[in-house]
Formats: sequence, structure tokens, C-alpha cells
Amino acid sequence: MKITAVDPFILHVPLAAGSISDSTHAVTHWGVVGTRIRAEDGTEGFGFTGTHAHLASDRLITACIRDCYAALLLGEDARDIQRLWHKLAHCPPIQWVGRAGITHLALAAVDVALWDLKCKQAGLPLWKYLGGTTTPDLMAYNTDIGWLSIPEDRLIAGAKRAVQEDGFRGVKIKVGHDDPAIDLRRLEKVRRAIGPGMMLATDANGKWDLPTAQRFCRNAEALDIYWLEEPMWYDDIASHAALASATAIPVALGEQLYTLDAFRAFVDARAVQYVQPDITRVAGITEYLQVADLAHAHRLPVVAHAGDMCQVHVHLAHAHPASTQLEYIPWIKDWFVDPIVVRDGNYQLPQRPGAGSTPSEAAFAQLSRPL
Ligand code: 0YR
Ligand code: MG
Repeated sequence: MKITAVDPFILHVPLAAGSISDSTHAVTHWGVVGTRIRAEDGTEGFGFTGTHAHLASDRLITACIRDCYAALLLGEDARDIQRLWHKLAHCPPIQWVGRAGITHLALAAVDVALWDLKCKQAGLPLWKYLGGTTTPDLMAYNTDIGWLSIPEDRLIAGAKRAVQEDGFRGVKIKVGHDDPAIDLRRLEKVRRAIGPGMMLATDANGKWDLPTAQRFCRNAEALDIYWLEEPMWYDDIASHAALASATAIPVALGEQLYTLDAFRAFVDARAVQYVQPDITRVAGITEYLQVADLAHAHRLPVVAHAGDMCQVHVHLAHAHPASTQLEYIPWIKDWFVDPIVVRDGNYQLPQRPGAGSTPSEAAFAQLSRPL
């Protein structure tokens, strides 16, 4: 089943809210940056990574696919995903300038496209292709009500609406003010608004140092915080290990880790308790499954990060025994052929063949940016 075409694309999806920010990023569009891969039978697979829609850096990713990876893929058997992953990841001159960053994001897009293609050829949704669901009641938690840029009154109203009207059993609130006392006040009010039984997670997006994170945790423990995500610099294993041993609040991270080896280092150091790989950052479904199995071998829960806005992760979370929860951010779903659906706080099982990664014709017509 030969690969006959590799066509990269860049889509910039505008946020309904206009813009949002967390402690370190401000976003107006979500970048869906990836590739279409066609096989000789005409089947097309789609894969993408997620970006902050910065056209110049998005183009580095599509250039890597077009100028480096396409030549390695054309004429190959599209079904040999494992072999092709290794061919691309370990191609000496490309590995020399990569192993993480742009080349890895590009490989993520290629890998997802190959899985999507294979599932479409098999006539099965990815979760079914992988062996069925171990988690029929996959819980969605809502991140979209909790941005740092949302003022306190709207934050509380949004959290209340999410649990009382929309059926969510969990929310995630962004933290990371220079003075964590501001975050604590917002969290106290949210906890009061949603009640004691609801999952209340927090996310500092890498902002704090160890003493600030420790001070925050000491005071936040009384609020039954489900986890503190990315409290400190992404690569700082020692500080996360120190924090994890000092607080009862579990440490969550992974959205900024590129490789299986990076996850192993955090797991070995007991620096993470909720493991959050992202197919758009590790190189696709192939490496995600390795990370999820690693976590599972340590009996750590896997809660994927929504770089793909869970179009693909919904399949993986349903299929993997380490996952019972999944992030919900509804930014790009309406531009996809098979949009994610949450009902009564649970992610529904997708029914169409493929990995859920196919943008709609309207998305290509209206959101494409020049390569
Ligand atoms: C928006 N989810 C996250 C987004 C989000 C970031 O800046 O990139 O907040 O990916 O941390 O858990
Ligand atoms: Mg996060």
C-alpha cells in the first residue's frame, strides 16, 4: 500500500472567546499544523500538531515535513507505521538537528496521519482498532472555564455553570500569579461555588520556582486540589521531585515533554503522579502509547493534554487502561469531520473510521494559511 502524496497544511482556528491567557501564553487562534498522506488506493490520512498559531514557526514544521520527511515516505508502505517512525526519527542528518522541538512536532503529525490512514483502511475508529474501550465512562474535565485571563466574577459563574448546568464533574483553574495569594482566593471561591465533591485541578504552566510552589501547596491543600500541573520549569526534574515529596497535592505534567526518555526520567525520580502525554508533542500515537504503557507499569494515571483538543486523545483515553479522565477545550471541534462530543460529563465514543484527525472541507477552505 504505497504512499503517493504527502501534503502539509497550516490551519489557524480563531477562538470564540477572542483571546485567552494562562501564566505564560496568550492565544487568539489554535494552530492545526500537519499533513495529509495519500495511499495508492486513494485513502487519505490526516495528522497534525497543535501550536499557538505563529505562522513563522508553524512554517518550520511544515517545511520539515515537506523538505525532509516527504522524500523518506513516498513509495513506502503506509502500513509500516512502526518502521517508518524509526526511519524518520533516526534519519542521521535530521536527527542531528532534532530529537525534540520542530522535527518531533513534524513527526507527530506524520505519525497521526499514518494511524488515521490505517484505521480508515480497516474501517474502524482508532479506539476499536487498538482493541476496544476499557473506559466507557470517560470523564471530561473542563479547562475552558478556568483561564487566568478570566476575571474572578466570570470565573466563578463559569465554574458553577459547568458543573450545575453542563454536567461536568471536574474543572481546571489556571494559576500562576506572581503572588499566589491571588490564585488561592480565586480557588477558594471556585471550590465554594462547585461544592466539595467536584474535581478541582490547577495548572501553573511552568511559572513558579520551588519555594513559591511549596507555599502555594501548603495553603491550597485544604481546598482538596486534585492536582497541581506544571508548577515549575518543564525540564526541572529535581524541583518537581522535591515538591511532590513535600505536598499532598499530586503533581501533574507532560504536555511539554517530547520523548519517552523524558517521561521515564520524571517517573524514575517520582517527580510526576498524573502523567500527561500529548500526541502532538511526543511523536504521535506511536510514542504516546509507549509513554502510557510506561506510566501504567508504574500504576500512574494517564490524563492526556489537549494539544489536539482531544480529537485523537478521546480514542486513546477510551482504549488505554491507565486513562479514566480527559481534558475538554472545545476550540477546534466544529472544524472537524468527527467532532468530540461530551454528554453528561462523559466523552462519547467516536463512531467513524480513523483517528478523529480529519479537518472538514470548510476548515481547509476558510482557515488555511500559506505554507
Ligand atoms: C493555552 N492545558 C494547557 C494552552 C494549555 C495551555 O495557552 O496552550 O494553557 O495547553 O496548559 O493544560
Ligand atoms: Mg497544562
